[in-house]
Amino acid sequence: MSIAVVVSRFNQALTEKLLAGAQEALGKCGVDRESADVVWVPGSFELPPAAKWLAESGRYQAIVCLGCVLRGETAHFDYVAGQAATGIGRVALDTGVPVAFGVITADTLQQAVERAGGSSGNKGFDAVLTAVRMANLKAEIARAEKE
Ligand code: INI
Repeated sequence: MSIAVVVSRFNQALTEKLLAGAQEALGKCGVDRESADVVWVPGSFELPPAAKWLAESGRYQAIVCLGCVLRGETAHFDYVAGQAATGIGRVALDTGVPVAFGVITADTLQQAVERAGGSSGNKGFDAVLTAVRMANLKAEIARAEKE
């Protein structure tokens, strides 16, 4: 299975941990490093277009998007987190390629740390499992249609 992982540079100290979790999960799912391409984007707002280009390339069975959006003093959080979630969902529906939402949206840095390999698990790891399960489901449905 060929998978692309799109990672946001914003809050990189945390998104690197999400990427490490994603790579661990890829190994557990039997996807070797050569079959998993990693691309970086400036922020979570840029995850959907990059995911769309990768999905449209036809080279990947699934895309995993990783990012971390922290609530600040302004409404910026809502715009960035909202656009990332809506855009990623749209790419999956428009292209038919499974796209997993491995984006932490948290009120505090502490909460984000917990979700990036801390006490609440690793959202990057979880996102890979979701992407692989959805890709397998898609293949299963396509096979059943042929029978
Ligand atoms: N991008 C994030 O990934 N996380 C954030 O917390 C964040 N905040 O808080 O601003 C953020 N902003 C940058 C945004 O994703 C875009 O890169 C930028 O607006 C340029 O389009």
